[in-house]
Amino acid sequence: ATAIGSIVMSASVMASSLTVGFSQIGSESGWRAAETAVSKVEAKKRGINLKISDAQQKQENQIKAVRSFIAQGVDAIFIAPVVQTGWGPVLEEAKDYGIPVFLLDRGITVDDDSLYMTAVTADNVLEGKVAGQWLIDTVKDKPCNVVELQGTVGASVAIDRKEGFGEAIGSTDNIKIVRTQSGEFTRSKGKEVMESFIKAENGGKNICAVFAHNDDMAIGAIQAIKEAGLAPGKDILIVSIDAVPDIFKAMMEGDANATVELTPNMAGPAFDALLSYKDTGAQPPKKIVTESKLYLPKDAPMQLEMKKDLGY
Ligand code: GZL
Repeated sequence: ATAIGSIVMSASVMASSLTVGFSQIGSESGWRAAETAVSKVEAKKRGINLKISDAQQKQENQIKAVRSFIAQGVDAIFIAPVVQTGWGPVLEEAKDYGIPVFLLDRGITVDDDSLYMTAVTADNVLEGKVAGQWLIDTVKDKPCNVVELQGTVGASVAIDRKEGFGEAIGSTDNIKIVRTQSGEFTRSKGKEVMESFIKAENGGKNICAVFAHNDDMAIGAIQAIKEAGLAPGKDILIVSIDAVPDIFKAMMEGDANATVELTPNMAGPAFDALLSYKDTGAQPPKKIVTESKLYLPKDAPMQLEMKKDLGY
């Protein structure tokens, strides 16, 4: 009995004494806010002490936060990398101190992938493909000029979503992207860029659809379309990614048509990978990929119900 007791004791002590430093990008979107809220719940469930820093979408602030976590001697570092480049040096420092690094919801480009233990992300190319395929199935062989609201310049998810959507519509000769620009994943910038697209495209009459890399930019675009006197969801189709509650509310109003699921719970699987590594010493998987399911207006009531307490 004492032997088992001591094993249970050490595991729970180990879990409760773990400290993780999380360099979060900011709160640019509803989805990002939910990811932060969910990470706190997931840490609490596992008795992990979580320290979160908000970088206001600036990589230099993220690098400062990682250095501070190293100085504090945390047990692990989580990073949601705002852009995919520029991470080598600071990750080398974490490695020198033997502090494992986990990537949440975005990827990085490094020569040596031993610089991070596990990345928990969606398959963002697939997300773009799912959005593109929905548009193909919806417009069929009707000519369709698309305007694209890209995410943050240099973010792995923006690069990948653009690639996936382009690959899907590239298989048609009637659907094409006529304007594309970054809306920085925010509602305000998404609205501003959509206003310029509308002006440039005959008051919006030439535009058949908006592909937004996240729902927040889509919501900004919906406002701009309404202010131009057009009907979003009808005159101009709206397809985006994240599946946040506000896009389902827009669907209930008939203002949006499709979104692709992105779970805000990236921290849970990362915590489990960290705990199993601490318990067994075995390397967890390099990548954990989350689901990218298509949601339509018929799914809105259920999705609103399921997501009402997640902190969006
Ligand atoms: C995707 C994540 C993106 C969300 C946006 O994994 O990095 O960042 O789609 C957020 O809402 O800004």
